[in-house]
Amino acid sequence: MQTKLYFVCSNLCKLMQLKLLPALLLLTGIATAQQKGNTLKLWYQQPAKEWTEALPVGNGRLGAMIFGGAGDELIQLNEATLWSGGPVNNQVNPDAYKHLPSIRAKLFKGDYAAASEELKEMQGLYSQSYLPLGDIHIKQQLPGTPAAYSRDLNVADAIAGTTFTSNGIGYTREIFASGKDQVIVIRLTANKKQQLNCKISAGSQLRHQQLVSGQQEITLKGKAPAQVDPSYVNYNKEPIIYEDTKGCKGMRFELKLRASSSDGSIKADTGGITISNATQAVILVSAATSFNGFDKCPDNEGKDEHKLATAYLQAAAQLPFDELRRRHVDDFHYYFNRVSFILPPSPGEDRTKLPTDERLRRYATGAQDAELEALYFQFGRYLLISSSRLNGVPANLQGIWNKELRAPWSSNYTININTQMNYWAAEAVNLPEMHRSLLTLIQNVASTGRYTAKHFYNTRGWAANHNTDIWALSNPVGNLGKGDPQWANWPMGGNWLCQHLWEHYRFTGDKKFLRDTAYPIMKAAAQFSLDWLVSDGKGHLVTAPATSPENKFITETGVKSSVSIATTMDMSIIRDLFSNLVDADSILQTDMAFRDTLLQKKSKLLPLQIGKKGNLQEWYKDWEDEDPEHRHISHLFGLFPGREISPLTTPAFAEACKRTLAIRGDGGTGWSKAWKINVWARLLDGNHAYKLLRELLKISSNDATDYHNAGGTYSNLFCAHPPFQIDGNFGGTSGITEMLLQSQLNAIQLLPAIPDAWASGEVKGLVARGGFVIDMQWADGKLKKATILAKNGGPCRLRVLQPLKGSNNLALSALKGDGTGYLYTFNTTAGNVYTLIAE
Ligand code: FUC
Repeated sequence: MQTKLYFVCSNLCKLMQLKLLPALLLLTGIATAQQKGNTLKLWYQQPAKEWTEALPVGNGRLGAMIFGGAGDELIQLNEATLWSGGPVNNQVNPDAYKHLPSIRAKLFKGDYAAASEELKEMQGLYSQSYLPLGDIHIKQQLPGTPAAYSRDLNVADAIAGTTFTSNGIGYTREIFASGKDQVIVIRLTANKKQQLNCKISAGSQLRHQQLVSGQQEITLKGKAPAQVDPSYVNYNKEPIIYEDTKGCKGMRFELKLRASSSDGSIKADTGGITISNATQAVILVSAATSFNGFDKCPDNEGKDEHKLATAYLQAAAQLPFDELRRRHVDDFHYYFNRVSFILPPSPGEDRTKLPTDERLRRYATGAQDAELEALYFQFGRYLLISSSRLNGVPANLQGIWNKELRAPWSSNYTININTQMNYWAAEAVNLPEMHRSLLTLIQNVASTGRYTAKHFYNTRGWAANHNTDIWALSNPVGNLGKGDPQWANWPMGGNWLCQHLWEHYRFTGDKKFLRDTAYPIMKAAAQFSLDWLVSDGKGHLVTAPATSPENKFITETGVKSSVSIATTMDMSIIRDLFSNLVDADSILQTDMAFRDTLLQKKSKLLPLQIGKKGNLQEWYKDWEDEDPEHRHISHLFGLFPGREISPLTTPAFAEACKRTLAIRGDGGTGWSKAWKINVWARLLDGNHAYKLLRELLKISSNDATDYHNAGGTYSNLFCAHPPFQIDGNFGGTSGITEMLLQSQLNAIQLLPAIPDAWASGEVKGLVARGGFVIDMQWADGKLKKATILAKNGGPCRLRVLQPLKGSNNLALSALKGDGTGYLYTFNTTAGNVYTLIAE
């Protein structure tokens, strides 16, 4: 029997104006409560031995990794603005562009190796590094061996807990990073009077001094290096330099710990804080740096870190623990509760009764665990809220959690995939505020990027390459000629970032943002692109030099190189930018002449090509790949995150993408697998997307190093590149979202790629472009009910697999039923809720 759906327009919300939206969002999120309890918990029966077993908390600025040792608790701390270095040197290689004519001549002669060699002359300095703040140890004297041990992270409340007994006494610890009060709060309890005895100490790998700053308080005053080389740069005698004698001296920081207790005694000395004979105690952790924006020297133009850290601590110390906890939970729920995702428990035993590491081990052997998949989705949202709350300081390669002075890839912002992946899901999972941290960094990069465009490419506008950092670096990295152009020289980073500005508008409909912020930055990126494009002599506009991150081709004559002309990714990104600007101007209607230029140039861009293997061609010519299973799938940009390719609009190119994916295979790093979930969802193949999700969730050992095919998930659910990189977590959440809802093609696709494994389920609060907030229930793989809140009103176009029936006052017009689903349009009023129900 064919399922029929019909619409009901609810009057309840007729009066609701946009200002009531937060309240409604909270209402929509009530379902999250059903998900609480154990389903949104990570838990373990033993303390973490390794960092990738520890549990993360964060308030977007302060981060902590909690190991949970009973007698020796280790809490590794971060502060999101604590980076090496200072504002970028905008004069690092002002004559770089002079090499362009000669590089281009070599490229058009087909001498790719020589072009690549000369391209090294067009490099600047490396990015700076994100740094660890410090470690806290809590050495607790226990009356006996610990037993009945358990530790957990409640993702729905953003609270980590540890419980155990010792000699019959029950001990607990609760830890959270409060967004409201800007401190990390640790509460220790004993269930027998005055049985809590511990010593708390703090240290840092960075240069610091320790002071006793009160009877119950210690302070660490520290200084970040002025320069830290990336971990893969090993030719300098001093990879870490604290004092830059010529330039900016680098950042200062302060860390403060304060303990209190109702009944115990507390004493601070140079060794730390000692708590004796307490029943419960609270430790407040406050920290601040002198970071004062990307363009201010954090030394002589820096903020007063002492004042900041002290003010946070003193204000929090006025509040009782329960009040701090309540304020934290309210603040977190405001964001988190907007979305719920429920997949019915897989048959068999209650998986939530199993520790998370055990669940992952079973999952890797093929066990079903739908609730683990739903938890993974929400864990991504948890991490986003916990790491993305500062303007200009989005989640870096490790979010805000990093233990190393020279972290992998400097724990920087890698903008040839990784940073963008961090924010793919932000709008759709109803966290646009978190996206802002990236959108504001883009504004900073657009500022330094003007020098990069001028000095490196001799163009107008702005450009950025494959790396940036808190200082908004935009030049090609490589220490003036020592980097490999395969990754260093890729001036498309800025163009790609512009997609995020446009998408923020598409999801929110914020015209002021589009006009005042997004459009000018996008236009300047397009000006760079217009000047950067050259004619290939055969009627097309191309980029030259061009790379395809971070792959290499082999020419007909066997030459291996990464540098050539007009890679598919370059052309796709530029087409995307031009299309987005044309669409933006059709809304703003302020820049007709520029729109015409873009349309005219766009028609000349080298188009997509299909190779002899039936694949979407990655290179200008149909060359072989050096590594056919390369982790990057850059040339599929038009399919995702772009909107140029789709089985619905360009079936031949969509087929070519499938062929490319078949050749690339299902392996790769964690983020590579996450990326592939998204593209398979865009290909409307839910089962293949699901296969990649299972790949991504494969448990990885803490010491895995083979990053070509070992991508997966550590036991704390952090993504394993390996090593730890957070992009796969966010990319995984985005992939799951794309399986449930898509809206890139000017229509909302409900359940476009539901796998057989998710025959039934319910999701609430996802957002579609146009500002539609969507709840859906499905069973037997078919939509049962969908509720659509139109935040902005206006036309709603829906694509569903089943036919719909209009009802009441809704004039539903079915545009087609073409075997790929049914397309309907109807008008909505801002604030109204529309319901579709299967008959
Ligand atoms: C790109 C990737 C690497 C890694 C690094 C941070 O260079 O190719 O795999 O994720 O970024």
